[in-house]
Amino acid sequence: MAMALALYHNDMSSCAQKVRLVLHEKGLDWESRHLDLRAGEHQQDWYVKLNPRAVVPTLIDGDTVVPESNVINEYLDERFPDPPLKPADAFGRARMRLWTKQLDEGVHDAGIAVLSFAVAFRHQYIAKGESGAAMLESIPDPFKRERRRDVIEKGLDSEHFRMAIERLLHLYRDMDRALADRPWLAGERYSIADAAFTPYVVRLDHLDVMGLLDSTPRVAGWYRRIQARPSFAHAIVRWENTSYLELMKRQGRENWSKIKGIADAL
Ligand SMILES: N[C@@H](CCC(=O)N[C@@H](CS)C(=O)NCC(=O)O)C(=O)O
Repeated sequence: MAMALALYHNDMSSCAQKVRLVLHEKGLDWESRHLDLRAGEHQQDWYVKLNPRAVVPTLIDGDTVVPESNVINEYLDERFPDPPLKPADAFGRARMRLWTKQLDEGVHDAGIAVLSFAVAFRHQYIAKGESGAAMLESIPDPFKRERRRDVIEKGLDSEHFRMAIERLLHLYRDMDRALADRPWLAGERYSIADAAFTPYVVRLDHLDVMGLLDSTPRVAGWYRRIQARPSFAHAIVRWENTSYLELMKRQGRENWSKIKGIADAL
C-alpha cells in the first residue's frame, strides 16, 4: 500500500536532516526516496519539475508537492498538529521564524554549504572530473553556482570560506545568547527552530571541527540534549553515510589548525 507521505531527500543533506527530525518528532510514517547528490540525481528534468531550484528535500503528500525545508516543516506542523512543534503564543512563533528565515538568508548556502565544500565535498567534485564540472554548470542559481566554483577551486583559500566562518560564528553566538534565557531556541519547548538548527551543529560534528563551539558552550549543551532525543537516532544517525563521514572527518582534522587560525583572526 502506498504511503501518503514521501520525502525526496539525501542521507547527509542538512536540509533533509531537519525535515526527517520533524517527521520523527511527530511519529509520522514516510516513504524514503533517496537521491544521490554526487550523481546529480537532483538535477534530472523530472525532479526539477518538482523542485525548480534542483535541491533536496521535497515532500510529497498524496497529490501535493512541497519544496523548501522550512516551508515543509511548517506544513507538517499544520497538517499533523500533534505534538505541536510551534510555540503556543504568537510572539514565540515569531521568534521561531526569526530563527528559521536566517537559514535561507545566508546561513545555509553561504555558511554551512561553503564550510562543507571547502573542507570536504570539493574533493568529491574534483574526483568526478567532467561529470563534476557538468553538475556545477547545472546549478540553476547563478550566485550559488559561482560561489561553489570558487570554493571547489580554492578550498580554504576562497574568500567565501572566511566569510562563511564569520557568519557561522555569529550564528553560534546568537544561539548561545538565546539559550541563556530559555532551554530551546524559541521558548520553553522544543520547536521547529531546534530541528532546523540541529544540522548546523551536526555538520561541525561530522567535520570534526566542534572546536568552533569552544566559546559558545550553551550551544554544545543544547546539542547534547538534542542528541538524547529519539528523533536524533532515527533522523540523523540512521542515515549516516560512512564514505562521506570518512572523508569529512579526515579533511576536517587535517585542516583544523588552518580553520582555527581563520576563526581566531576574525
Ligand atoms: N532552501 C532550500 C535549500 C536546499 C538545499 O540547498 N539543499 C542542498 C542539500 S542541504 C542540495 O540539495 N544541494 C544540492 C546542490 O547544491 O547541488 C531548503 O531549505 O530546502
